Amino acid sequence: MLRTHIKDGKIIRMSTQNAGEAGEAVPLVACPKGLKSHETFQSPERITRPMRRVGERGEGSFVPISWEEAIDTIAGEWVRIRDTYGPGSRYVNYATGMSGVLSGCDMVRRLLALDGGYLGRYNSYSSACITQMSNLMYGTTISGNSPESWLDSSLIILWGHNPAESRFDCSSMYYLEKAKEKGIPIVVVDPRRSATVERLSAQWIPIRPATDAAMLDAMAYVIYSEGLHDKVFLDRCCIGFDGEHMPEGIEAGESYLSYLLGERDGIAKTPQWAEEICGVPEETIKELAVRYAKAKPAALIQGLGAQRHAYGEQSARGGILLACMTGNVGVWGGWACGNGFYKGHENPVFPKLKNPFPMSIPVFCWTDAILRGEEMGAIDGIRGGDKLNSGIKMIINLAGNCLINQHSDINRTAEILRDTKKCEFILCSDLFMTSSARFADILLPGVSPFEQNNISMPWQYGDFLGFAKKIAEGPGECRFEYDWLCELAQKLELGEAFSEGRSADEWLEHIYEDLRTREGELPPYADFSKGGIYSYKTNERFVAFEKECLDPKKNPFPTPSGKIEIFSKEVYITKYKDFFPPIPRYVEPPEGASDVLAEKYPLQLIGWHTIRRVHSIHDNNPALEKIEPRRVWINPNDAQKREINEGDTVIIRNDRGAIRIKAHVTDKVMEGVTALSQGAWYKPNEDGEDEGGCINTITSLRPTAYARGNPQHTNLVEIEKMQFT
Ligand SMILES: Nc1nc2c(c(=O)[nH]1)N[C@H]1C(S)=C(S)[C@@H](COP(=O)(O)OP(=O)(O)OC[C@H]3O[C@@H](n4cnc5c(=O)[nH]c(N)nc54)[C@H](O)[C@@H]3O)O[C@H]1N2
Ligand SMILES: Nc1nc2c(c(=O)[nH]1)N[C@H]1C(S)=C(S)[C@@H](COP(=O)(O)OP(=O)(O)OC[C@H]3O[C@@H](n4cnc5c(=O)[nH]c(N)nc54)[C@H](O)[C@@H]3O)O[C@H]1N2
Ligand SMILES: [Mo]
Repeated sequence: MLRTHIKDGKIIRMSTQNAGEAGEAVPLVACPKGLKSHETFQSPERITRPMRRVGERGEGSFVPISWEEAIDTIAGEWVRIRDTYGPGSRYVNYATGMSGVLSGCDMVRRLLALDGGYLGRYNSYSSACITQMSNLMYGTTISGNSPESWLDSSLIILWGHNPAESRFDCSSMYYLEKAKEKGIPIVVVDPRRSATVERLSAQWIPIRPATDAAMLDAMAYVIYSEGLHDKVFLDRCCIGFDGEHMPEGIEAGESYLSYLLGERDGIAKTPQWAEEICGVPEETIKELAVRYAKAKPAALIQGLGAQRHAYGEQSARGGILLACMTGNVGVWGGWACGNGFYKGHENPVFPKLKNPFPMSIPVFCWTDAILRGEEMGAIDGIRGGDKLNSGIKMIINLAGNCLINQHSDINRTAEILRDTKKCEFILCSDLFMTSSARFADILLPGVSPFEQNNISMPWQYGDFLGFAKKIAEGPGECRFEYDWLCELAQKLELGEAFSEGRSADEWLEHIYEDLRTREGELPPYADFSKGGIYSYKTNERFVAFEKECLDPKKNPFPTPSGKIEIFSKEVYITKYKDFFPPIPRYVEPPEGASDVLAEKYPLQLIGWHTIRRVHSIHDNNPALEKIEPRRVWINPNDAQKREINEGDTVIIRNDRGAIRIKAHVTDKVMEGVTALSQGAWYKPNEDGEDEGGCINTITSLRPTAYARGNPQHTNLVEIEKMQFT
């Protein structure tokens, strides 16, 4: 919850809910970036006029134009590109800058749907791997319990999960801190000693990046060999664990157990085997496995850090496997892994309409779809058809920085975007001249969250809706996306169909009142729209898969077999099987610690979501820089080998690019691993080295094997001390 304090038309301070105010509900306490957001959004750096590119694309030269000229140009390109290449050559890029009910992405997709359609997209940059694996094994992403279930766990393991810093909601840390007060032991598995380890005084188990699946395999080995596995549960609810429970027509030797015991490859997946790979001592693995299997119920909860990796699918699957082996699925106090969403109250949505163009791409693969769209087929993750008939020719990027800053391999991506023969038109709206905005052909000045009414809703956990009230006019000629989209719609002769005669505020009321027919507890719009947050009073306790686990025959899991698919026949019989296993198991990733490339680039570099930014938002806010300065974390042993001291300027380098940044020498990151928070603004110098500290200067465009997701935490690099002459 954010409250604004205004003086002379300016927000001078923000405050939030304090614990006492919330009553029975989870207090909605804002974080430091929220409390400083007025400084970000009232910054004099805001863009205030529509602009047209002059000079080369990406160079950053623009001239101000009128709104009329902007709309005319957009309408012209919109129609020309549709008629030349077909509606599927138009693409709305992934963008999270507006996350209320009225978002630029949803609104523009409605207009495109009314006008023949657009190339669709699936996945996210957040959770591509875990979402697809949750769907593959459980048939759904609703695999969580109400978070208060953690208070009845006997052990909590947070795996690649850092909710003290990367916030999903207000509930996670609230319940974890309560769990800590109750004396429930908490373990964190992470290459970094994270803020969560410190806040919860948790046990820290450092692990080499992208090797989680090996440790999870070894835990499975211990649990099985000690006879601690829940055989009854596995037999009743799962297929593919052992040779007796395989899908029809599949050999017993393909089972997970056969792999675990090394029946085919002669390698038992023991803790000793895993230690070599993941760097966690054999004894630690054994001890954690036994504790997890014996503590009934126990919650192994995965964040999204261990899956934003090459073969990130496999850490997500390994978590689900262990939850099944220990009978922690369908149990209050247990945890099924996967996405961990739960069935709470329904969220309001803007009706973006069905897309008449049937095909979609994985969100991470849009650069590929510019370069070689016509060649892309099912093997590249194309859904809804065999092959695209055009590459992407027009990109609409509203409130997003994924054209450059948040996408991978910036040097290569910029090269692709610079070529105006490939993608012919780029439209952006933003508040600032970001690295993505610089690539616009037409750049529109948006309004900030303080300058437009909207409805905000919880993301992972939370039982509330918020009315974010407009409290100021945007500076200069800034306009809300809905308003100029209505003008564009009129130009396209779709005005009435697009707006249905409603203003943005009237849409909010319409969507809310429609939701209220199903969520009867909500107050009337007239009360809700005064501003603030409505917290639901009735919140049912939810346990994922309770019914399915008790009687999977009567209540089958929504998978092809009706059971939890430890072995996936779908993977086994498709084109993916050559490079993606049908079972959860460790696969050595490209650019992992044991890749031959490690001879040249011996350090693994991971990113993380820092407390001081929301992705790239707030990077230009000096007040927040103090909280976590831009710097690369390096272990003292690695620093010493390179004669690097605290505060030295260093170069992080691989074949994709170089970043010049200050070093932070700390034993909070394990040896062999370095860490740079994601989201800093890309600022290349004359030599092409990034001086802003943007990790995507050196991340890879190679998508993950099956989900075609972003592997942005898997990078090999070398770090050298800068020699100043
Ligand atoms: N403050 C803040 N909060 C945010 C965001 C933000 O930008 N800022 N972004 C929001 C969004 S959109 C998202 S999707 C989420 C992202 O949430 P997450 O993806 O969960 O966040 P990360 O920080 O990337 O990763 C979580 C932890 O995993 C660790 N990790 C990295 N690699 C590995 C690995 O190989 N194995 C293991 N075991 N751990 C690993 C990282 O060190 C980190 O501590 O956060 C949300 N919350
Ligand atoms: N290396 C690496 N890269 C990553 C990640 C990672 O962990 N590592 N995480 C990935 C994840 S999980 C995500 S979700 C993406 C997020 O990537 P993006 O969705 O691109 O998120 P932001 O960088 O926050 O960009 C939002 C933009 O919207 C603008 N904006 C904010 N509010 C408004 C508004 O009201 N109107 C308009 N018009 N503009 C507005 C902001 O100025 C900002 O430029 O990044 C991904 N990229
Ligand atoms: Mo995300």
